[in-house]
Amino acid sequence: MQRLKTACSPFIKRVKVTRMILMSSFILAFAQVTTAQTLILNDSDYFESRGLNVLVFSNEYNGEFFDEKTAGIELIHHEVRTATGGAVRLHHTPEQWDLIPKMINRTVDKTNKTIEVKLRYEAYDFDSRLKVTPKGKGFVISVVLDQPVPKELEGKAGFNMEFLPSSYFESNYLIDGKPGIFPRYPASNTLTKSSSQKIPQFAGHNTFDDRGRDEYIVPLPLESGKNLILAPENPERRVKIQSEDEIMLFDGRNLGQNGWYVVRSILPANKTGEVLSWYVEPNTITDWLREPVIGFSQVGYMPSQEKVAVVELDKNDQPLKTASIFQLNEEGEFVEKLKADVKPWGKYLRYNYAQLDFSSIQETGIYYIQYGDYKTNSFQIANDIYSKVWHPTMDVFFPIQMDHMEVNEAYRTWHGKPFADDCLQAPLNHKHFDGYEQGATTDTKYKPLERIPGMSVGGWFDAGDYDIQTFRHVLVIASFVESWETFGIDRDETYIDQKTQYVDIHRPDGQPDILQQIEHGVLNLVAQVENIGHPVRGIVVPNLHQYHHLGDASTETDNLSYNPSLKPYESDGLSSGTLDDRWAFTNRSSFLDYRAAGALAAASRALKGYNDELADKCINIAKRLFEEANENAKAPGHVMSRWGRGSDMIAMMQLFLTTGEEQYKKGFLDNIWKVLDESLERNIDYALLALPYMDEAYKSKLRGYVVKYKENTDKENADNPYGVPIAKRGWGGSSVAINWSITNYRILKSYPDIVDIEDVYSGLNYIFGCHPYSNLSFVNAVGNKSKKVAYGSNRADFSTIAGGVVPGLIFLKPDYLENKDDWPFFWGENECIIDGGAWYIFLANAAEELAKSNLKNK
Ligand SMILES: [Ca+2]
Ligand SMILES: [Ca+2]
Ligand SMILES: [Ca+2]
Repeated sequence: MQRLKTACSPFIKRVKVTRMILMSSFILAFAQVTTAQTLILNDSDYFESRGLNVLVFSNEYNGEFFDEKTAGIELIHHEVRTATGGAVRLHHTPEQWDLIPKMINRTVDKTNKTIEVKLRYEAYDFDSRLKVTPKGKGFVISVVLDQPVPKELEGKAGFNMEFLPSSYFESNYLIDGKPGIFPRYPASNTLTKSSSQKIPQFAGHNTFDDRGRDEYIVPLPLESGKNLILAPENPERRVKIQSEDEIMLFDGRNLGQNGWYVVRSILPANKTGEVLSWYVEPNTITDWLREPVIGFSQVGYMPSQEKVAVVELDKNDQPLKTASIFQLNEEGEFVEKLKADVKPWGKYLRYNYAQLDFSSIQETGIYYIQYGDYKTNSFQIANDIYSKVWHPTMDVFFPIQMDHMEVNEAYRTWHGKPFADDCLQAPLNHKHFDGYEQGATTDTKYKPLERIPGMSVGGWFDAGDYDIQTFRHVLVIASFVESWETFGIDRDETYIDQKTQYVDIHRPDGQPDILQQIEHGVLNLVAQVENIGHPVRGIVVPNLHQYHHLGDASTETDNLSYNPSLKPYESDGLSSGTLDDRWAFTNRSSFLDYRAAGALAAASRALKGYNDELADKCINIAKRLFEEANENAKAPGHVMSRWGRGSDMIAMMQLFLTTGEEQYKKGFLDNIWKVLDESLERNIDYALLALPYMDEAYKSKLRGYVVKYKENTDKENADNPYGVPIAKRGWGGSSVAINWSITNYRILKSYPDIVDIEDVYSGLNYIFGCHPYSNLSFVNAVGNKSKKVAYGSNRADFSTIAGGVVPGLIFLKPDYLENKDDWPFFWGENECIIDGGAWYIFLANAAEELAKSNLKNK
C-alpha cells in the first residue's frame, strides 16, 4: 500500500538530493523536497504541510457544552485529528466543565507567517497571548503575558496540549530518553486536596462527588522532562516536544473517562513577556497520501436501484480512470463483473471526489469494489436489503432507552429500574448545565424542591444521558404513530410489562412493540399533564457529579425520595437526605403545549383498541392543551419564537385527523399557506401529512410549494458529491439526511412526478456508509461494517447500543468533517438520540414499502 511504500523513503530521498545539490537543474527538485516538510500558512488560515495541519483556534471553545475537545491549537496529523486543546488552561487535565478561556481576538499575519490569539479568563481578569510560528520541520508555540499570572493562579495556569488516547494506544513515549508506555487504562497517581484550593468549575457546579468531605482530586504526572517524544516508533504519530521549561505528561482519564493525554508546562510566576515556549515537531511522511475512502451502502443495494459509490481522495491524489466491481461466483471465487469509469466530481471542503456508477449491475449476489490497490469489504445486491434494517432500533435501542423500567436482554441487565425518586419541582431562576432553565415562576402549584408525585412512569432517556426531554418525546410519539398508521408495523420481539416495570429484549409478549413504545412515551407525557398541569421542558438530575453518570441508570440517583430531615448520604431505608432526585423544569410554553397536543391527539388513534382508557385520556388532554395554549398565546407580550411557529398547525391537523371536527380543519386551512410562505423547510412536512385528508384544490396549491422546496434542496445538495444535505455544524447531520429523505417519500406518494424514488433511498445510502471520512454505517450493528463505538450509556466500554443512529459527521472549521470510530466521547459525532431512531425506523419502512411496490410493478 501507498503508506508502506513511502514510510521508509525519506532517508533515501535525502541522500539522493545531497548528491544532486550542485547540479543546477536539480535545484528546483531540492526546493520541493525540503519545503514539503515546512509548514506554510495557507489560504484557509491554518498551517499546512503534507501530512500535517496545525489549526490555531480555527475552532473556539463554545460556552454551551464547554470543552468539547474541538478547540484551541489542534493537530490533524496524516489526516487524523490527534491533538486538541492547545491553550492556557488552569488544570493539569481539564474536564468538560472546567473553565475555558475566551478568545478575545485572533490575528493571522501572512507576512511573518504567524497566528496569534489573545485568551482571557474573565473570572481572574487574566489575559494571555499565544503565538504560533513555523520553525524548521515544526513550529514554535510561545505564551506571552503582558501582566504576570494572577496570584491565585500561580502554579495552576499552564500551557496544555491534549493528545487523543486512542491515537496513542499501543505506543511508547520517550521523555529525556527514558521510555514509557502510554497507559491503555488509567492507573497513575493522584492526590486529594482541600476544596479551598480548587479552581471552581463553571457556575459553581462540581463534577466530583466528594461525599461531603470538601476535597478534590489532583492528577499527578506520568513523567516529566524537557524533551518529550510521543510514539517514537510510529512515523504517522510521532511528535517531538521540546522546551527549556519542564514538560509534564498526564493521563486525563483518572478524572473523567473522556480525558486525554495532556502535555503541560506551568507558567512561571512574576514574569511578563514571552514566559514559555515549546518547539513542536510532528513527523511527516514524505509524499504521504491518505488512503481513498470508498463510500457505499454497507447494507447493499437492490437490483434496480441506482448504485453510485463516492470516492474520497487526498487533495494530492488524482482519481483513477476506472475501478472494478467483483462478484462472488458459485465456486466461491470473486470475479470481475464490471470495469466502470471513475468520474471526477471535483473538490469539496478539503478532499477531491469522484463517483463510480455501477447501477448496470442488477444481478443479486455478493460484491466488492476494487479501486486501485484498495479493496472494499463485501456487500450484497438483493431485493430485501431494507426489510430488517430497522429491527435493531426497535428491538434493542428503544427498549434500552426506556426510563423507569428494568431492562433485561438474555443474560445481561442493561439497567435496573431507575428514578423511583422522581421528581422535585426545580428551584426558581435556575440555569441547568444541560440547557434547561427555570424562570422566576414555577407555573405549577408546587413550591421549589417540593415533591411532584406520580412521575415515576414511562418516558425514554433522550440520548446518551438520562434525562426526560419532553420535546423529543413529542417527536418520537408523533413519528411512531405515523409509522404505525402508514406501515402497520406489528413486530413483537419485546416483552414490556408496565405493572412490574420490566422489559425483556428478544422475548415476544403478544403485543406490537411500537404500540407498547407509544404507550410508554405517552405515560410520561400524561403523568406530566395530570400531576404538574401541563407538559414541562424536561426532568433531569440536579448535580453535575450525577449528570456525567456512566453505567446503570438505576444508580444515577439513590432511588429514595429526598427527605430534608435526614443528613446527606443518610437513609432510613425509605427516603434519604441526599438531594439527588431529578428536577422538573416546569415553565409553560404554548409551543410545547401545541406540540404535545399534536402528539397526544395522534397517539389516541394508535392506542384505540390497545389501551382505550389511555387513548381517551390522550385526546381529552390534547383538546384541553390546545385550548389553553390558544388562551395563553393571547397574553400580552406573548411571542411564539420563529422556531416554534407552526406548532399550533400541527396540533390542529392531528386534532382534525383524530376527531374529524371542522373547527380544527378550518383553523389549519386558514393558516397553512401563511406559514408555508414564512418557512417552507420547517412546515412542508405536516402540510404533506395533511394532504390525504384535504381536497383537490389543496393538493394543487401545495404543488407549487413542493416544486419550490425541491428546487431549494436540489440547489443546496449540489454542493457536495453525495447529493444529500450535509450539515456543517457541531452536531452531525444524520437526522437531517433522514428527514430530507422522509420528506421526499411524502412528496413521492402524492407528486410522483416531482421527486425520484432514489431521493428516498439516498438518505439511507448516506447513513449506511456512502458519506465522507469513513464508509461505516452510522446505524449501530446495521450493515456489513458499522460503528464500533458510540456515545451511549455504555460509552466507557468503547461499545455501541445496536440500532442507535449516530449523528455522524461534525464539522470543524474551516474544512474538516470528522466521525471518529476509536473514541466514543464526541457526542456531536456519536450520541444516538431517540427522535433520530424513530425517524430512521420510519424511513427504513418507507424504503421497504417502495422496494416492494416497485418489485410488484415490474
Ligand atoms: Ca439530555
Ligand atoms: Ca411486544
Ligand atoms: Ca433520591
